[in-house]
Amino acid sequence: MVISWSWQQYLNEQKAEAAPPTLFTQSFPSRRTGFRLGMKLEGVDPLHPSMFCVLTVAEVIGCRLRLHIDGYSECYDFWVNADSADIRPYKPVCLSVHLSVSQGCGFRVGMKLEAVDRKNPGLVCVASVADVIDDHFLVHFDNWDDTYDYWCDSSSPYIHPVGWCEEQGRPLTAPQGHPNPEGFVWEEYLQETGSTHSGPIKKLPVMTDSCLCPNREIHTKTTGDLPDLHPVGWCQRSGHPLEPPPGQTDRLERQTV
Ligand code: MLY
Repeated sequence: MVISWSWQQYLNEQKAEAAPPTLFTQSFPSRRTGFRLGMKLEGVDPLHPSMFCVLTVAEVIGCRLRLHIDGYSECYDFWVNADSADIRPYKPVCLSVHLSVSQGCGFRVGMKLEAVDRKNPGLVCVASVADVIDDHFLVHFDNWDDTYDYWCDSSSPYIHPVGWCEEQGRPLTAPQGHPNPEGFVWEEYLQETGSTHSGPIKKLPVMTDSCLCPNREIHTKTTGDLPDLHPVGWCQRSGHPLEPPPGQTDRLERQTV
């Protein structure tokens, strides 16, 4: 018996429209990925996103990979798309040399930015670049411990330049312990913290659009950049099984029996 759940039929029944592929920035994956079981790679531990781990490919379905964190229980295995920015090949210099300047777009340790706290995604907070490796950098939230840190690159939808919240009319979460969190002013804070950063204040990091995507672009990218949202048809094209809404499979099974 072939279960032939159909998107088109479902959309017709629901009188709903599919989110058009143009809203997604990712391209449809090719059906085959070259990843095979047992291959080793490096990647970000989703539970501790400030850490890169040694990983082994444990399962491949379509262009999705189940990755095992070497030396840890299988219960920490996690799934990513094969084109995820959170995984990277082993390169001899990758973990042993921490470059202090990014090759790509000039993020430097100590630069300030406004970043989404991914553990509390409703919050956009005062943050700093805490480490840089190649074109990736570690986002750290000022005066918080490093459990909220995560690695990203300049295309991340979670980061914004200084002043973005004000421009957007959104609240900005001040550093922990700030004496006047409601009245946080970037200029004052940059001055106050200037002495704790290397380099003169004017080099402190008011991010420019050449460093960060322009705001408009971030807005339209937000949907498509979330790596686990895909346009209708993505599963079929990438060879990944799609879970129909509950109840639908039964109904179709009965029809096809
Ligand atoms: N109520 C939460 C909020 C923590 C937010 C941390 N961010 C800003 C880095 C807590 O105290 O754990």
